[in-house]
This record gives sequence, structure tokens and C-alpha cells, in this order.
Amino acid sequence: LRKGADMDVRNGMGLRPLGTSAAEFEQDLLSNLYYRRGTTVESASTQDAYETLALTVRDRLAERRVRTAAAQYAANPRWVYYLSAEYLLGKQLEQNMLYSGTDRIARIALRQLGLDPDEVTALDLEPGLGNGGLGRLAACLLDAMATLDIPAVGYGIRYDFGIFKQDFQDGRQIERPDDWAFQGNPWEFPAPDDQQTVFFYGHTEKDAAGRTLWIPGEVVFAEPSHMLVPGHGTDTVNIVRLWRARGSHSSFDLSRFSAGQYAEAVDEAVHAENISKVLYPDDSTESGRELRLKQQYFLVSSSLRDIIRRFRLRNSDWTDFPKKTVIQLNDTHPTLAIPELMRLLVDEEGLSWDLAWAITKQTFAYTCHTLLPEALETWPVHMFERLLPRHIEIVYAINEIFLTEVRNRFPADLDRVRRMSIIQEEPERRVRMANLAVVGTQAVNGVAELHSRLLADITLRDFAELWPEKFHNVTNGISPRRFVKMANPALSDLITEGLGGDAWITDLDRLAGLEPLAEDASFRLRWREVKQANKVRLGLGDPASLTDVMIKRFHEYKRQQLKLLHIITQYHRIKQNPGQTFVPRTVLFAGKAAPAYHAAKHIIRLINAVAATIDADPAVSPYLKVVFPANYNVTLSSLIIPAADLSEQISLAGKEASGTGNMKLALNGALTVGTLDGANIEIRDRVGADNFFLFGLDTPAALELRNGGTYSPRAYYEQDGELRRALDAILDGKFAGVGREVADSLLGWDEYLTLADYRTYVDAQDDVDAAWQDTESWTRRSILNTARSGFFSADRTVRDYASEIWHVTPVKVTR
Ligand code: GL7
Repeated sequence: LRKGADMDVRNGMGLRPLGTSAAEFEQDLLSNLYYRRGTTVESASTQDAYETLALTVRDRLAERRVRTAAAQYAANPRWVYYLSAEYLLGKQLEQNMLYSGTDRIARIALRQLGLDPDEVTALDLEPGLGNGGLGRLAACLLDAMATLDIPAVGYGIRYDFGIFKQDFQDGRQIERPDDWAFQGNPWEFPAPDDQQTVFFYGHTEKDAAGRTLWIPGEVVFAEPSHMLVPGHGTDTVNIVRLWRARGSHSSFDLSRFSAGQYAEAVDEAVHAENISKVLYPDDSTESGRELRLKQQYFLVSSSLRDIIRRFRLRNSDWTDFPKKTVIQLNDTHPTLAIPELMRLLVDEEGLSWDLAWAITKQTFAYTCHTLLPEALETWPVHMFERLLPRHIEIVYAINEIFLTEVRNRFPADLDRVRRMSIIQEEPERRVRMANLAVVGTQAVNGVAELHSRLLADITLRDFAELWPEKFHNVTNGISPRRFVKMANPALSDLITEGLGGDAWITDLDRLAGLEPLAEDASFRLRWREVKQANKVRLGLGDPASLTDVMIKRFHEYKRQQLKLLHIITQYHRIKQNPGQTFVPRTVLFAGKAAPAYHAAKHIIRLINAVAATIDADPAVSPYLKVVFPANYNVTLSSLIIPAADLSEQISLAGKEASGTGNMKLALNGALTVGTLDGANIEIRDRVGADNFFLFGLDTPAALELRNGGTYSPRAYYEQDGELRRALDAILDGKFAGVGREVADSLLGWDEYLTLADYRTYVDAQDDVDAAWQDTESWTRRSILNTARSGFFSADRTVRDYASEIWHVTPVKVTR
């Protein structure tokens, strides 16, 4: 049997269709409990009940999955393969209940069986297989592709340990391992028969016919399993396929084991399995470790073999490959796919170099997600050539052809050739992955308008001059299912009522229909009631207090330290004016810092110290409260976002590629205080300048101030009394003696120009306070933020990719 090759709609037709009533669901629960868990309701543990519930829900999607595979196979379409080192999928149970329409009946059935639905569903875990926005974007795009019936597979790594769990000890971040799948994961379909082999190390040789052979020094198996990616309001169920590393069968040494050398007996297997052991919690800084490069090649090699296997089910002519395949590289992490496809086509399939190169370039597209130069990955040539001896030869060959093109176009511009080369020569020879990604793809895109412009004008300027038509913008988007419908059920019901239907869930532009309701006082009242109920659900004290949230990874460019200076300033104002009343605020921070990012960890510790100082001060605490729940993740974000009044998007202009939390918050009716950075600009353009609190330097001004070398933090410190007081308080140890490093770095060489934006930021916050006091007007602005944010649906993002970059058409799954 060729697996998948004879997939036919009739397959599976003999099965009893699964029922849609609570009674039938209950029967299926009992039967799964008995046959798949080997137990009964009377003796089941909560874990048994959870796993059984998950399987029963999953079964309801399985039939749609089979029909999807059949329809997609029959259409033999152009497929989208999304390659990403990270996916932040979020919890699966609630999503799959919603998408299979079983939410209500599952709860009834559980209660019928004497089980508490909340207790059972609480066991569902979040697979934290990503760091932040980039990984969550990948999950939102998969959701939108399925919803739009686009034939797609996501490929990634099934890390045993996801992003670390964050805890605080004395206000300091500590990291604990996240063994998310320790109890097993009922959402996964293992497919050991689709296992692939991945080579590492060794050397190359030429055979008699002149073909290059790679004699590997290590062979590792890649074992896939997949999770379902259902579309909303359609029958399509796509998959995300995750690879796990296994040692070869011979990697268990029985003779050593028999001799009592237990550790040595499994040495090789342990070594191999380390490849998918842990997600690199390193967010936007270059880690420079061989294991990371190994992970990247592991993902790429196994996924490409799987993609080719799937291509061959219906096709035989290699020139058809790009017609049937588009591979989207989610940042540079999977860029090794370019030389790997060349290797497979030239060395293994015997294609000519020129034909293989034409196929490869047409197949790939690259999304860049950063503007930080330190986040553009490079690998030392010596490490690359040791781990991937054949790929370095291919990269050199690609580079030679490419640089010839550059020299022809720009004769005598040696400096340009040096800048554009895939190989950096000084101070150390390194492979520049972004250059390779641009050279080996048919399209390159940034993730917000400003970002795409800065890529073409600055970061990748030489390339945009050479190939202007290659450069695109696709502004990010977010799943309205997960971040409105699921996260904010009360608001969703109100929106549905206001619009007279729930078509907005898959057609988010319809939110525009809420605009007239912003003028309706009774609608505004209900809008406020929803926001207040969401604050209560989150567990914040006074629901009348302005909920001000800054939720994102900790990074100096995002400037949590600027928010902190505002908090300290507010603290001083309250202390110095004992008789006065102030707008009560609850400031909520959430987010993780990379474990080795000490500056970010100092900021976290200082926030916790300031929070404790304020809490302990009865003169201040009625007006100001700082909370910092640990371990921010998709689940926590879904609780915080619906409760937010104010969204902090305060990165230095020109640093945040896009942001996606900014979109989620605006869609849930928070007003933004923000700089002209990333997608903030597009949010402001859409919601209207009156409904957005703008402050700070714009990108040209920031570039000028920094590059001109005229930024003098001391001058701001000396000129601005409130700023000086805030920094002095830190330097004087007023907050448990914590945080001097933070103040020192702000006053020293601060790349992110924090003090330059302090005054306009504090002024903008004063405007926020004033605006908050006019409750009706604030609510109107909140409604308008939601009504005008339909553009930020990931469905629109995917439509943009489909028409501009992928050139794919949907395949409708029919009954
Ligand atoms: C990021 C960008 O920093 C962020 O601005 C963007 O919204 C996101 C998705 O495009 O990608 N790049 C990156 O490396 N991380 C991001 O969140 C971790």
C-alpha cells in the first residue's frame, strides 16, 4: 500500500456517523472510557475522564479530517507548507469543542455522568512550543488557512520541553522546565510509519559518475505525529506535523547494558533524542549553539522528505514541484531547507544544478520577523561545515552564482558584493541566513507596513535594489476565533446581538456594523458591563479601576522600563499630594525574559519590588496597584486581554516588527497608548487618531538621535524634575534596594532612547487619565476600536499571502 495514495471519499463510509446529541455524546464517552482507557465511570480518575473527553471530541473531527484529506488529494492542488521552529497553539480542548460544535453537549454529558466539566477540562495543557509573537502568529495563520479551506500542512518540532515555566522568588524570575506532555497528549496522532532519516556530520565524496555523496557521521530518526487544525464554519481539518528525534534501532548497546554500563548503553540514543528535547527559550538573540543548528536541520530535512513523499503520491515530473508546492519559511530558522532541497534534487534525484536551482527558488518564500540586527541569524562556517559538510558546498555554489549576478549588475562595487555575500568574512567567517533566505526564494515579506518599508530601505536594502519585485508586505493578523470568540464569550455574545448574527467570526470586517451602536447609550452600558465582568473573571480587585496592561516578552526595545518610570512618577505624585484624588489604575505586567538576558531580568525584579512598595503604602494603594502574574502564556493572555482598558505598545519606533498583542487588545476594546512602531501605525490609521494615545519619537527622529550620537540621557535627567525623582528613587534604593542596574543603564548608553520618550509618554498618560474620567466617551472610543479593527483578522492576512505570494486556491470539502 502506498500510504495515502488510494484515499477515496468512500473510505470510512461504512462507519456509524457520530451523533450530535448530548445522549449520544455520553454514550461515546462511556465507550471511549471503557475501550480506550480500560475503565468505567465508577473507577475513573480525573485524568481518565479528561483523556476520554479529549478523544471523544477528537473523534468528531476525525471524520472531517478524512474527508479533507480525500478532497485535497483528489484536487492535487498547490499546497502551502508552513515551516516553523515554533508554534504556540494554545490549549486544544476548548478550541476543538467549539470547532466541532460539541461544547454544549459535552458539558451536559459530563454532568450526566456525575463529572464536573470544569474539573475535567482544567487538565487540558498548553503546548508551549514557542517563545512569543512569532510562534503564536504561526498558530493563528494555521487556523485561518483551515478556515479558508487552503490545503496546508504546518511542520515543526515536537519539543519534549516547551518554553520554561516562569516563577518569582524574591521578585526574581526563575525558570522551571515545562514537561507539557509528561502525561501524554491526547491530541496527537503518532505516525511512526512516516518516520524519516536525518544525517549529520561526516564528509562528502564523488562517485564514479561524478555525483556527490554525503557519508554521514550520525544518523537520527525523525518520528512525526500530528495534531488537527480544524477550520471554523467549514469542514476542512488540516494538520500540523511535529517531528521528534529518536536514536537508531542499534543505538541501544545490549552488551554494555549486560555488563552493567547502563548509562553508556543508551548514550547514543540520548544524544540523538536531545535534538528535540527543548525549545530554545532565546528570543531574538543569537544563541550560537550547535544544538540549535542541529534542530533547524532536523526540522528541515524531515519535513522536506515528507513534502516530497506527498508530492509523489500524485505527481512524477519534478518541473511540477513548484506548481504543487509553496514552502513558507517562518523567519530564518528553517532556511536550511534551501540548500537541503538543492541537495535532494541534485545529489539524490540527479537533476542538473540549473534545473534544481530554478525549482528551488520558485518553491520557497521567506517571512522576516525582525529589525534587530542581532536577531538576524548567522552561523560560524566552521560549525556549519562540520555539521553539514555537503550543505556548505551547496551554499558556496549558490553564493558564487549569486555574486556573479551582483557583479554584473553593479560592476566595480566591491563593497556591495561584500555586504550581500551569503558568507560574512570579518571578523569571523559566518553564514548569513537572511541573505541565503532572500537569494533562495521567490518572495520576501515583512509583517507590517512600516516593517516592510524598513526592510527594503535599510535592513535588506541591497537586495531590494537588486530585486524590487521580490519584496512584499503582509501585515500580521490574529485569530478572531481564539482571541475574541473563545477568549471573550461575553463580548462575542454582545457583538453577535448588536450585529444580528455571528457571521463576523469568519468575516471580521463586519464589525464595522458596530459603529452606529457606539452612539447608543444602552449598548455602551452593556459594553461596560462586559468589560467589568471580564475584570472580575481575571480576579483584579476594583473593576472600576483603569486596567492598564503591558503583556509581552521582556526586552529592552519593548521598554517595560519606560512604563515603570511612569508608575514611579505616579507614585510620587500621589505621595506628594495627600489630599488629592487620582484616577485609580491597576497596571498589569505579564511576560517572560530569556533566561540569559540579565538586563531584562533586572527590569522584572524591579517591577516586583515597586509593586510591593506600592502595595505596602496605604496612601498610594487606593489609586495605584501593580500586578505581575507569573508565567504568561496563551491561556493567561486569553484572560487578560478581554479585561484590558489600556494597551501599552511603547517600543522605540523602528524596533518592533509588528506586534500582534496590540491587535488582540484593540479588537477587545482596549485603547492603545503607543509609539509609531510596527502595526501600531496601521491600528491608529484604522481606529482613528482620536481613539489612540500617540507619543514619542518616530522612526526617522529615533534614527537621527541615535546615529547622530547626540542622545544624552543625562540631559533629560537634569532637565526633568519628575524623571530625576523617579531615577533617583531607584538609585537611592527606595524599592527594597533593587534595580540600580536598570537606572544605570538608562542613564548610560541606552540604545532604546527611553529617557527621550519619557516626557511625551507621561503627558500621554495624563491624557489617558483625563479621557477615562469621561466614561461615556471612553466607552464610545472602546467600541470604535473594536468596530474598526476587522482588518487585523488572520483571515485577511492569509488571503493576502494566498493572492500575493502563494497563488493558491481553496479546496472545498464536501459531504
Ligand atoms: C516577532 C516580532 O518581534 C513581532 O513584532 C512580530 O509581531 C512577530 C510576528 O511577526 O514576530 N519576531 C520574533 O522573533 N518574535 C516576534 O514576536 C519572537
